[in-house]
Amino acid sequence: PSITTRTYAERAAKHPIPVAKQLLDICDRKKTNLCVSVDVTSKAGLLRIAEAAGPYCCCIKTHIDIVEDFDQDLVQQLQALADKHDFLIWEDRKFADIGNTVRLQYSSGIYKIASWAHITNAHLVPGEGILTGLASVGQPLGRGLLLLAEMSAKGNLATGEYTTKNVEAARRHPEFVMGFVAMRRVDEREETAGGVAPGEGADYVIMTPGVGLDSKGDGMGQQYRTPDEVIRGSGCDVIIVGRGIYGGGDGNPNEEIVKQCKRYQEAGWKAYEDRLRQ
Ligand code: 5FU
Repeated sequence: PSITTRTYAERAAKHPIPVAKQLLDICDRKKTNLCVSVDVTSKAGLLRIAEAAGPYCCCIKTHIDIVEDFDQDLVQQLQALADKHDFLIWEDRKFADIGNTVRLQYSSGIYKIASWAHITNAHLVPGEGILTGLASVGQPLGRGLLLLAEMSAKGNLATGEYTTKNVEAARRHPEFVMGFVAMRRVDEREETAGGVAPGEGADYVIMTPGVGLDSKGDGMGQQYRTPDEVIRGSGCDVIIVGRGIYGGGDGNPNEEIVKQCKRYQEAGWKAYEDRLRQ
């Protein structure tokens, strides 16, 4: 049977990667498959939005290198919010270099991403050495990796054979690759002449950007679909919503953030319940 017919709780109970198990457990416990992407450029803004959105999401996604006044205290406060509100932190770093270089980028420099981000992600462009390099740092710390098997933007090149190669590479690193950034259930085979081939046993978390209820795009290539299209229609597991919630710029006021979080949480959860029933 397809992964999309199983509940988050059932999947959490059997997941071999601790951080994936933790994420699926949070989705079940808080009844949310919402990941809020907080793309603001100030420390105070990032913390304010994470505090407001925290109760409604399973994950907060950061782009830490856009924060003008980054300091170590920011990640400490973010970690405290993650504990308080029960969410995971995903640094959307999109690593894309050879193994030795990404190992250093992940562990060192100003950001020391591996020390605070439960999840990060990578492109497979450099080959599988990138997975060996990142795993050498992240796995001992109990971190998880998403591979960018597909992207949301118009005209992106992560398609076809490239997407397939991402899934194959993930299967060779089952201890560290917990899932994919993708627009659909890339880990399950399409219907073939011999019938529907089931997933090959592994459970991958599909996290999907390009989600919005009020807009179809942003004039810079982003394309939006609804939570229902993403979760029920395409079988993805987590919706990632940025501007639809924080509003762009320095961010909406807190009441608006809470209102939008509730709206997306509800829509994402309804789509999940509808998918279980279909
Ligand atoms: F991998 C990807 C992708 O394919 N599309 C994306 O939009 C990542 N993203 C990120 O999701 C992007 O970098 C933003 O941080 C976020 C989407 O933000 P939005 O405001 O909801 O468009």
